Amino acid sequence: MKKILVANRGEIALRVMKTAKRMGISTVAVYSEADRNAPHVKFADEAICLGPPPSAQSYLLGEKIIKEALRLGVDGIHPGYGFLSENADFAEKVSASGITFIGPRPDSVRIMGSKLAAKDAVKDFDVPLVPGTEEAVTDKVEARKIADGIGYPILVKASAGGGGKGMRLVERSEDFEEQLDRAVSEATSSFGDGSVFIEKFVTNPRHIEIQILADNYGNTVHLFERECSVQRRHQKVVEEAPSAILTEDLRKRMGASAVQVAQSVNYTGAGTVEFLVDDHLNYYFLEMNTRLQVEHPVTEMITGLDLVEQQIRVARGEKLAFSQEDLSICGHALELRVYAEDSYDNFMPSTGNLEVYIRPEGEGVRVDDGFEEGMDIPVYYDPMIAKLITYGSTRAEASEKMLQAIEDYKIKGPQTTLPFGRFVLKHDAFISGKFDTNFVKKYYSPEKLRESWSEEANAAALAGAFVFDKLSDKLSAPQVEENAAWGKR
Ligand code: MV4
Repeated sequence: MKKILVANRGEIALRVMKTAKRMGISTVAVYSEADRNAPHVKFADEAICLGPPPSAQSYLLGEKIIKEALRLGVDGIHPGYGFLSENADFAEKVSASGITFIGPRPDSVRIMGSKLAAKDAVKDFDVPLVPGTEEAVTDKVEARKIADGIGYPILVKASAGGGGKGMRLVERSEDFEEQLDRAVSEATSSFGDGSVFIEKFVTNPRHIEIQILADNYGNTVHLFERECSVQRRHQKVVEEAPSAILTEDLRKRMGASAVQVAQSVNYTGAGTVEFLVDDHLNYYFLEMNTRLQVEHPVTEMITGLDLVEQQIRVARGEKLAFSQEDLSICGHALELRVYAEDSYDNFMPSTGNLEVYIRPEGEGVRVDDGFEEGMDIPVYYDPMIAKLITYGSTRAEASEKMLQAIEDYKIKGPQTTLPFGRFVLKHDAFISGKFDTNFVKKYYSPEKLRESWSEEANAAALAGAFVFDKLSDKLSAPQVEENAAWGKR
């Protein structure tokens, strides 16, 4: 593989190209008119403008991307995440054009894109599923009987959904038929596929996912777990590896199940198997993401592997150079997604110009981003500015580094989720490791965020005049900008 086109933008495009360059592979960027001066375009050896800013007129134009790739003699296309990354038709067209798709086979993508097909694929393996229906429910009366049998609350989920889209909670038998109707019509209008199924509702679950890696010769390994329970509206905010609650035994069993999920569809490349874990540490397979994920860096930090390098090696036909026994967890990593959203105003989008943009630095601090000072954050795409990743020998050390990095990150222009990240990392529930997917709902409000600032200033006042002097401006700072110490430097 001599030339790779990255069919994506922003931090992930840049991240993929950095590994390609290190491997001696030349790179082609694609971009929309909004991204003409973006770092991923400047970094690439060649770049192709796809069209106007909206994704449908640029980053989603699969056929145009393939045509340009052929013209430039590209031999591999990496889709990143989002956009075309889980589009089986795109993967198929790439392969048909003679270019290598750096990702799983189209069939694996297609099966995992349907929650029901995914459940069906894994049913003969040792993979625990949430109690529920194995097939799409069609008969309302029959379905209600099944739901009654499972016991409420139950969830009605769209087979074509995922990431929280197309789910409905039913708390009482009387509500079932109405909610089922809604779920079907939502699924039909959102996905063009009205298939829905029923699952028992797991209350207060943790979201834990297992990274897997497979070559084309039947070798599949897992790269341990990522804890992704801190989310708001199905948007992950803080991720970490390893999880504070997994025992060695549970990790082994979940890892083995994840490998079986991958093997059930003859998966190749990097993928992620999502599980729910309940308060008794029972785990259930939810879905498989057939792409490189946003939060992959925490896995890289604790395993020492470069996942993009592994994807490229597998795609060019190499065998995995290690087996499960060679892999172990070393240290602890945290990732905070820094969004251009206002932590103090219910995460309202806050795009605009990055007037000041200074990254934190230091040992164990990694910033994956796709912006430079002075750039505008386009309104057309995901508002993630950066991923702030820290690594330490323990969770406490990684956490300390994260808090310092948040302080050192200087962003002026848009409001960001840095103050929210700080709130999470300082919260007792997070520190103790006793939290679940309801963390944000349970503990966060703009008022509590403000309170946490003033408590800190009070504590500092008690600690002494010098410290108070340094912290007191943080009290008022959040209303103006998120990074309090900034004004003084
Ligand atoms: C569930 C669940 C509880 N019980 N399924 C949300 C995203 C999608 N991947 C599946 N999701 C859930 N499925 C059963 N049977 C709770 C969620 C859920 C959730 C899952 C992971 C992370 C955050 C979440 C937030 C709300 C609900």
